[in-house]
Order: sequence, then structure tokens, then C-alpha cells
Amino acid sequence: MPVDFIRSAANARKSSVSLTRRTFHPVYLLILVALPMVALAGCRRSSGGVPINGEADVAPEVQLILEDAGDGKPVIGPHRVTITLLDGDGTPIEDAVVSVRADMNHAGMLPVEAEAVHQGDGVYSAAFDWTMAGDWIVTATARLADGRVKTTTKEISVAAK
Ligand SMILES: [Cu+2]
Repeated sequence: MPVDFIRSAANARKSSVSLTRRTFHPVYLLILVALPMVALAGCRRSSGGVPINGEADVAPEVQLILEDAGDGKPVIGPHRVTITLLDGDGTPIEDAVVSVRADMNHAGMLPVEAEAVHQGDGVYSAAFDWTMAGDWIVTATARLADGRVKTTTKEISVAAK
């Protein structure tokens, strides 16, 4: 009986040791895998895709065309995007307040924000600086004269100089 007890205690000890050994490694692996995922999730939440300033698109008939104003090869530094606003029958909307925000697709970056200026014929232009090479999510938000909001996002890849 005492021998059995000692044996089973020894076995229990053995198995708990091997258990710790077995769980030790995967836990670290899990942390290694989970950390970047958490960082990515935080980044997605803080960057584009969804209405960035919490404003939903409530003007489905309005067309908002967001374009890179350059030669299609944006590089780090000063930059412009063009926003064209048309109503349901294609008439330019000239009295909207249009703002642009750009977030990088990774965490830890400050967004870049700019107000767009109307150039005529429903075309608005916004100037800002790309502060880093990489993938940016640009959100254009137009507040229409009737108070409704039209918003869209576009991904723009910026190269180093
Ligand atoms: Cu960045």
C-alpha cells in the first residue's frame, strides 16, 4: 500500500513534469502567433475599410469618385487626391464639404487628414503628405448640403522615393 502510494505519487510527479514540458513550448508559440494577430486587429480597427469617422454612407444615389491625382505611381511626400461628386442624374455637386483621411494598413501610425477644396464641376482636390511608403487606406467623406453623408474608401500603395 505505501509502495503503491509512493509509486503513484512518483507517476503523478512524472506526468506533471512532462505536462509542464509539453505545455511550456506551445504557450510561447501561441503568444508568438497571437501577438501579431492582435496588432493586426488593432490596426484594422483604427484604419480604413469602415467609415473612418464613424459616419455611414447614407446617400446611395450620389457618386463619389476618389482618385489618385498623380501619375498613378504615388511616392512618399506631398500628394493630391481628387474627389468627384455627382448626384443621381450625373449633375455635379458643388456645395459639399469634403474631407479626406488616410490611414496606413498597419498600427502605430498617425492618420493624415485634409480638407478638399472645390475646383469646379463637382471636382474637389485635397493635398497632404504621404508620411511613409506602403499601403494606405484613403477615406473621402462628403457632407452634402442636405446634411447627408457620402463616403468611400480606396487603397493606395505608396512607393519610397
Ligand atoms: Cu506606416
